[in-house]
Amino acid sequence: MRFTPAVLEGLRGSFHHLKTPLVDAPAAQRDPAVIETVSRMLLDIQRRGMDAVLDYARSLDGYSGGEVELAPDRIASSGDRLPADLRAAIELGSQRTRAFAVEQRSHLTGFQTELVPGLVTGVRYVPVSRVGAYLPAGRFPLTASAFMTVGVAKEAGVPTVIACTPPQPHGGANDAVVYAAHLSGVDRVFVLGGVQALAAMAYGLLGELPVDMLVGAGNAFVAEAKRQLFGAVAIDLLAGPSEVAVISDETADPEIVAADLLGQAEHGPNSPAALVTTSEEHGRAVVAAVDRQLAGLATEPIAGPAWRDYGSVTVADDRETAAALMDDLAPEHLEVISADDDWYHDRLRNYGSIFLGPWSTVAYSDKGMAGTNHVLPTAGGAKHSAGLSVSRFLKPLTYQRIVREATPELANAVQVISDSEGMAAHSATATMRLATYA
Ligand code: HSO
Ligand code: ZN
Repeated sequence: MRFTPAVLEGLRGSFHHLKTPLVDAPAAQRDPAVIETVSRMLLDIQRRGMDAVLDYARSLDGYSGGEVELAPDRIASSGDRLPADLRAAIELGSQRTRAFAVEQRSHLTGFQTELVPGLVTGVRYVPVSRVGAYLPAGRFPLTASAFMTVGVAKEAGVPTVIACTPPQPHGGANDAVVYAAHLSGVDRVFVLGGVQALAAMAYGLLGELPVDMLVGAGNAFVAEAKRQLFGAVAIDLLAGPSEVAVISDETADPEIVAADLLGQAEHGPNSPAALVTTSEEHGRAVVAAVDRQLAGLATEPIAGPAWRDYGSVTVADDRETAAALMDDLAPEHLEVISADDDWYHDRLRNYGSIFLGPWSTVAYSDKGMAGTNHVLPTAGGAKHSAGLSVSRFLKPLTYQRIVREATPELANAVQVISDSEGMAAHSATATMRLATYA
């Protein structure tokens, strides 16, 4: 997420910054050392298979032998090892996310249409066969990731969904993450992390055929592995640091806006948080509130640098300018807290997910309670892509049934075009039908 010089140029004079805008934030840049390491590891795993996977697990994740797959009873009992309130919250998030996915699936029913008499065409939505989900469990375990990847894939109708999650410092998997995966309907869980986990799923090294699609967020190495495996498999998207942007005006509570900016800034010291407001007074109040709240925040060592280096506050002259700026940022999460929420909702085009009004905060979606997905495009990707959802696991397959009635018109036109291109065999497929059946 960044302000590009072009936008600054185009809108010059209609807004000013209370806090430095980000020009060319390095969020989306790729590190050559990461690219090189990942490609070396993938090549090695392709050659040596599971031996290489376990070597990397040993050297990078402290694996010390034994089965990497979690036994079904370990998976099923993962909830028993959690505090009751956490267990209940995970159950709620799982249900909510599934309910939204079920509803979306019911709208993707396909269609059939007879374009002209005798030419019947249509679309059937068919799920991919095998999905591999990466469930991160590093600095922050992101429990709800399993709902977003495994749960949504299952509701889309994907028959086989396997998951990998990195081992914890004491060994074994994170019980909350495993319980979330279990409730989401996961078929198998492996305690494997990073590049080796993605490669094992993509190359079919886990006693399963290679997966068709890899989903789920991770660190820079995980993202790079997905990028390099893309083509052999589909991927959801390449996630960079989590972002939040807010459009608010003088009707919004600065404390709420500040809390929501920090709510995502704590993801990492390079997580962008941007406010665009039509009220300078409100903007200044938010900056003050952020500073105040940061002082008492347990994750200040992360959120502080994020806000100082990647935070921005921009005052726009009017709502149209604010909307134009925001569409150029194309943030992962966008909150709108203003007197014109519906106007903004109609007007805005580029964001991963939008949160309307002061009661709608990003964390509700992050943790699965809103039902919507939290795997969303970052670094401006919202200009061209949407986040993960049921539709991403479905292939809209087309079909056609053409009968005699429609043949003369189709065959004649195909013959003419094929002949003009010199494609004799194409032409013959039409000619033959004309001669035989028409
Ligand atoms: N904001 C992250 C998801 C998340 N945050 C989960 C906390 N938990 C990406 O949308
Ligand atoms: Zn978050």
